[in-house]
Amino acid sequence: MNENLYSLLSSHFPTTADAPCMILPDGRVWTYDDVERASGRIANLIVALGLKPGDRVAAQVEKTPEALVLYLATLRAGMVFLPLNPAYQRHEIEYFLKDAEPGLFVYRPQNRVLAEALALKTGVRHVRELGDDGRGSLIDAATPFANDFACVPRKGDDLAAILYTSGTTGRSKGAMLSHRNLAANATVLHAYWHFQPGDVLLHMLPIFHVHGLFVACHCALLNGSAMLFEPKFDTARAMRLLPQASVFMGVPTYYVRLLAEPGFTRASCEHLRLFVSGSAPLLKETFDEFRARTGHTILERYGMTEGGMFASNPYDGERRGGTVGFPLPGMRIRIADAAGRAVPPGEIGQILVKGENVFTGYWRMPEKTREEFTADGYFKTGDMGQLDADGYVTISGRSKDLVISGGLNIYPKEIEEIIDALPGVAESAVIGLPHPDFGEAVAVVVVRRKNAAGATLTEAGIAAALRGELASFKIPKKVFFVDDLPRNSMGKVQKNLLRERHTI
Ligand code: MCA
Ligand code: AMP
Repeated sequence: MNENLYSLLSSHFPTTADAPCMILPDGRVWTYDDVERASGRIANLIVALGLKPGDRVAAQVEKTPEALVLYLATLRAGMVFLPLNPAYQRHEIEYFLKDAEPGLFVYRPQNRVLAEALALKTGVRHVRELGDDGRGSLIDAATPFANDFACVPRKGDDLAAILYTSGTTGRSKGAMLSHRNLAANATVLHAYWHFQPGDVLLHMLPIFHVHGLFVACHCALLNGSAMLFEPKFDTARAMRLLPQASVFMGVPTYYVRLLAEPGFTRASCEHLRLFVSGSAPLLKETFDEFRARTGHTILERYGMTEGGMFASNPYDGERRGGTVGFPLPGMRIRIADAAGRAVPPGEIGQILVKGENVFTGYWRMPEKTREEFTADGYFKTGDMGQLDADGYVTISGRSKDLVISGGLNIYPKEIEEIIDALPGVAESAVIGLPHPDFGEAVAVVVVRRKNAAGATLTEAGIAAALRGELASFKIPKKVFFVDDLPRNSMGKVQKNLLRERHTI
């Protein structure tokens, strides 16, 4: 049996030639037929370039139908997809290219100079462009190729994608997701959330992360559904399009922004059957206000790049605000003490997970992979939580030093390392502070050096030094200067005290 994920997805594509897959803001429609033919051409191109099954295809492009088709073509050709946030800058891109060694790097034309230089430096054999308008040398080169392409046979354990997630040590790790991992999660979510004929998904998430690419697209594709495929989240567009959709998925910031619109009412959501939230904690007050305003109960679920979705509130049963619901079918969740032993309901412990969707390990980091799994095969999420007597999981915090801002993960260490290297900085600590829109926002507490560079160090100077190196969403929204950082008896910076002392 061919366990290639593309084979599973395409077996659910509608057979009618004009069934819409992606409907664009300008009214253009990509049918499922268009998607099959375009992905066939790109798959033929990638093979003609000399890439072999298992080779990586890196894409740092905007969200367009062509970008999704590139993902599908990569799967179909048996290669491994590596999506990169277009906001990433030199420091980040260079690391990913060096580490993943892709055979092909697809980038935006406006990044040509940097992308070509980095590709040369890191030994990437082929580069192609894909513009925000869906044009570029990737598409031009694929045009002469045949539409037909026989899906390359893959085993369930073969890699389908690598998604980088930053690490607490500052070094990003590539989470390796197999065809089986992705297929298992897609199949479960599609059934658990009751996808049904005629569903239309309002798709406003980025497609370089698990949420937008795997959770949202896989559910729609498995259902043969149309997606209202928007380049990004925009409140006014969401208000306009909700009446045409039946399912919406978003990070909590999307819901906060919708609720800030006085015109967002029960009538705006009449056509919807399901609102899903995840990637960051949904505040209970947002959950309650949404229900009061619209009559809809947001379904909150919990997951991670290293395995997709682990838990979800039920479709039919009670969706309990402040919880992430039950372990999904096929998932085992253990709330454990430091030794890995299960703790009783009501007690907080580390969240460990096991299931077919949990990733196969970190790319070229066997040591790190071993550290993150228990002896009996559970993955240590780094999240803390508890089970209640009814089996609902509540996330109560994180043991990992991580900030989640507007659903995007930011690892303090990566930013601290760059700030600490600036002249005039003695040391720094990056923290997340409550933010009304993003949930958490990045802030940094800096101790100046007692020298001339320290005397002239400013907030603007720090931001300027980071721009061009790091994606702008990682740049601290606020810099605090202090005389020293609070430390515990082990010499560790007490970030909890910093979070108490500072506000944005
Ligand atoms: C943009 N900016 C941000 C963020 N997004 N700052 C902090 N946090 C953010 N999330 C900054 C930009 O750097 C820029 O700064 C300025 O805001 C305007 O950028 P723009 O792109 O126009 O902002 P926006 O359109 O308002 O975007 C906010 C957003 C977006 C809509 C919340 O970030 C978003 O769609 N987030 C979803 C991320 C996501 O899909 N996460 C799922 C990960 P400047 O002006 O200084 O340049 S998957 C995951 O977590 C797991 C698996 C799970 O459970 O799902
Ligand atoms: P990522 O590494 O981008 O996949 O982010 C995964 C992390 O996002 C998890 O380890 C959690 O800390 C967090 N997360 C995802 N969904 C939720 C949720 N519903 N509530 C709280 N945190 C969440």
